[in-house]
Amino acid sequence: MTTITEDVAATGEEIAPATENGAAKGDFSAEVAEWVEAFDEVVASGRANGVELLEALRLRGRETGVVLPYRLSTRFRNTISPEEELPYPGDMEIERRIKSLIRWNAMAMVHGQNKKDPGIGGHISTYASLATLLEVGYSHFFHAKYTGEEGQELPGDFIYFQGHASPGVYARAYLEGRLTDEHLKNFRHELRETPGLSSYPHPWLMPDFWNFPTVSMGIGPINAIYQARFMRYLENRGLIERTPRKIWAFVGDGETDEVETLGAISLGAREKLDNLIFVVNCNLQRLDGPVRGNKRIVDELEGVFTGAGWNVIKVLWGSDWDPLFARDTHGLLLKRMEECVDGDFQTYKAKGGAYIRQHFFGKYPELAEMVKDYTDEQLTNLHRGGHDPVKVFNAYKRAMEHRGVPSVVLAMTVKGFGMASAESRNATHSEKKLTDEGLAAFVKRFKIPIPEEQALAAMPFRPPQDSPEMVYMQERRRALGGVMPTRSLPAPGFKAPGLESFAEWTAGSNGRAVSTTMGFISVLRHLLKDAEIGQRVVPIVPDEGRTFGMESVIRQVGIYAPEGQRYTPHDKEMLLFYREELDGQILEEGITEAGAMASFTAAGQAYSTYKMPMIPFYMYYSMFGFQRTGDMIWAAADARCRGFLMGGTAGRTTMLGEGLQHQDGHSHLLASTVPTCKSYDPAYMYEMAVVLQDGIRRMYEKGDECFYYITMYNEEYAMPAMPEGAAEGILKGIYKIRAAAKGEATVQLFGSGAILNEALRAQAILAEKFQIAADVWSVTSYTELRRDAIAVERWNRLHPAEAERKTYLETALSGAKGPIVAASDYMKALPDVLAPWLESEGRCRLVTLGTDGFGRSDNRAHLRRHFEVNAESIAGAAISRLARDGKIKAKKAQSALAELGIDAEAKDPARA
Ligand SMILES: Cc1ncc(C[n+]2csc(CCOP(=O)(O)OP(=O)(O)O)c2C)c(N)n1
Ligand SMILES: [Mg+2]
Repeated sequence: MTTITEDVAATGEEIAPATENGAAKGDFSAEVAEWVEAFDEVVASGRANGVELLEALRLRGRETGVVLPYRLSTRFRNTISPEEELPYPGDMEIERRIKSLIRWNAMAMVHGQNKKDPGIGGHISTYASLATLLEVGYSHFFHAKYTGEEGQELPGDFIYFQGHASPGVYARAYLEGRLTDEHLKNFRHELRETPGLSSYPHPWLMPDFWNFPTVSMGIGPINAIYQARFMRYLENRGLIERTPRKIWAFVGDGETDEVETLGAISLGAREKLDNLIFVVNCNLQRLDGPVRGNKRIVDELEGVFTGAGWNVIKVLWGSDWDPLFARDTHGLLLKRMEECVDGDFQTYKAKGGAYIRQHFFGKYPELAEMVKDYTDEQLTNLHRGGHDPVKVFNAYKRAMEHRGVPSVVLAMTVKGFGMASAESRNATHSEKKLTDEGLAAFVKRFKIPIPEEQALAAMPFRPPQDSPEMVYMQERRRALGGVMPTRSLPAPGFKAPGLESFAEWTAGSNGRAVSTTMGFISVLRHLLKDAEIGQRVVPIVPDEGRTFGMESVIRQVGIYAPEGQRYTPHDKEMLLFYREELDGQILEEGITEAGAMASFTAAGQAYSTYKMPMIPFYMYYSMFGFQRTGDMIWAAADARCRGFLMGGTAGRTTMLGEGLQHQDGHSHLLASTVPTCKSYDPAYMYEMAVVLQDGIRRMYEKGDECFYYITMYNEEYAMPAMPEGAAEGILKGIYKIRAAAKGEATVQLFGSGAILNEALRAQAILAEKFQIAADVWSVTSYTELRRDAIAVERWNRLHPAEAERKTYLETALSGAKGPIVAASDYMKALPDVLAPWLESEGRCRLVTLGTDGFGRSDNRAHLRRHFEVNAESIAGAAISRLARDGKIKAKKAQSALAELGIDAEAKDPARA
């Protein structure tokens, strides 16, 4: 925390002199002005150090009960003064022309597409504000590669682009010759014959171009922070070389409203992530209007980032303001700026020079006098800092060189810059097209050398290869190691351990009661020891390690801590002490599922970003996964992440005691919404072992683009040995685990996860009490069965003349007779996804039991009875359905329910 005095000391701020005609004096009462004057005199005479004096006053103030309020923002001006600036290293004029061409092509592409296909969308105003911020980076900072001291090639920077500025990124790639006219013609027309361009950064759609999905606001920034941390993690563990590379994240100022954007920034300073640079594009607007109309977003962000320990660099005003500031000896111009809120600045920009003269400078005669020789046009064109390459260059250079903490550049820009009709207007975000006059004005303003006809048709323009612009641009990128962004598609990583190496789990537990959570932790420990893949395993946990019994893993591989362990843990003498290490392997994230998910994402795409396939195992309370960080999981899928999400203590009745907020009965349904997520609900350790082994093989040996969601339970029971030939069914989603002991089954029972045991118990009840034979099936994945079924059905639909193919489900169940009672610890909608393929004689065979409704705190027996997923309810459902099918007398069925202790009039748990 900084006080005003420390602030002043730290930044070398000057205080406006309280001279006779000084504006500063005018603000004070006579009494206070005397004090200020005395202060000035003492400082000027050199009799005392100003900082010491203020500090003494602050302490004295404290003693007398006068406490200075904390203020974390500095004066509303550039952090770097003109005197400190370095000259621009590039050819500014040529860079301006290149930037103009990119502006034109970005705008022309969006405009053209919306003329052709009204409503297809796209953005022009965001890139218009961002162009200088990106182009200074492209010409001088963004390294596709670095060259090491011995001339060796080192990997380059990562860039998280502001998602809706993607037209500008495409337009540059077009100029560079990486994208063709056909690409531009197919912006947002991805489903045509020629190559298309996705709306936003989507590695799933453009896998050799984009690396990092960003457009869902907030996800880019948090992922960038954890990416920077993961880079250090790999370096500190000795898995990759430490290089000078940076992670750049371009963030919208409106985007900072998202909790994900700012919620994790303290990690940056805590872990000294000086490989991270945020650039916040402060165009003062979001979609609907001003970001902070009544305040200043820059002040707010400066305070927040400073408080979090970041190096903050403000780029507010362009060079054309410098002469005015130089003449502002009394600080009146700065004072006037500080009187304005962002809403004012937007109005000035939108209304132009005459208005600015009257309402901004005109407030004080001294300021009006200052600009009396300026034309209105000159006043209109007094630039904000983010449009001035010199200011931006100097800010980036400082950020690059800053050591110890991350840097944030707060750059003021104009949304819709250069598009007269749209500049700084509230509606500019939604601007997609320009009028003919607008197009003509754009071409004139940015000196685009194309004939009027081409301009009005919004034709993209690329100058000849040997034009100075193209030569310069190519040379700059060559010097910085090549074009960006690119995404590489490396060959699959390594050989997965065979199923035989999981023998300990496929053999069963010899009657010992264990939970699948405990079992998984033992598999994890085993994998961590594996000579081939042990180093690549990344255990991630958001402060739930003890819940999952991970103490032994902590002891085994340690918790990653960039500062090692600077204290002696109180449990040091114990076997399983809390071990933190510089090269620790576990990412213990603290209580942040979003942060943990960002780590999963960084680790899950490491095979491409670092050419270092890593296997993240992110273990969490299943309730706080898909429903809490679902959008980040979606982005991880888009980023082609690989790895395992391990939903712990899962199930609405198996997770006992914790009640409504913790009992997950729906994560498998949510998982099924992510196309590349394969979700499994194993009951036994051999099932889990088969899924894990196959998952590692698929993702890292074969290179499949998918990741896994596996639920694990905390109910302890004996783990049977794997039945012969079960592996295929486990992976496909269903296999028969126990046939009826006597006779042919007239009913089929599906069980999943911990509820499989209830299905097995129901089988015994039905046989013993009611002489009904039932088969029991373990359904490991309803979602995978459904995916298979819909693919087969589609094929059948499209090939009506060919022999019908069968779904795996139909094949597996062939010959299995009677109704099917499916029970899981999840909502009824989960088994119901198979209903279309479970019909017989025009009637659905499926009777689903599930855990619809809010959870409750109680023990498992009561929870399962309440949600009607216990063995008695399963048996009762089978009997009831057999009665409806005419196989049992209705009265007999009713008395059977009573015998099973089922209260037919109990309240429906789905509505309770
Ligand atoms: C999570 C989420 N919510 C809403 C949106 C819709 N959206 C797209 S851009 C935008 C405004 C962005 O404003 P800002 O971050 O200031 O960027 P600018 O365009 O001003 O640079 C919004 C609300 C989104 N993309 N993601
Ligand atoms: Mg904005």
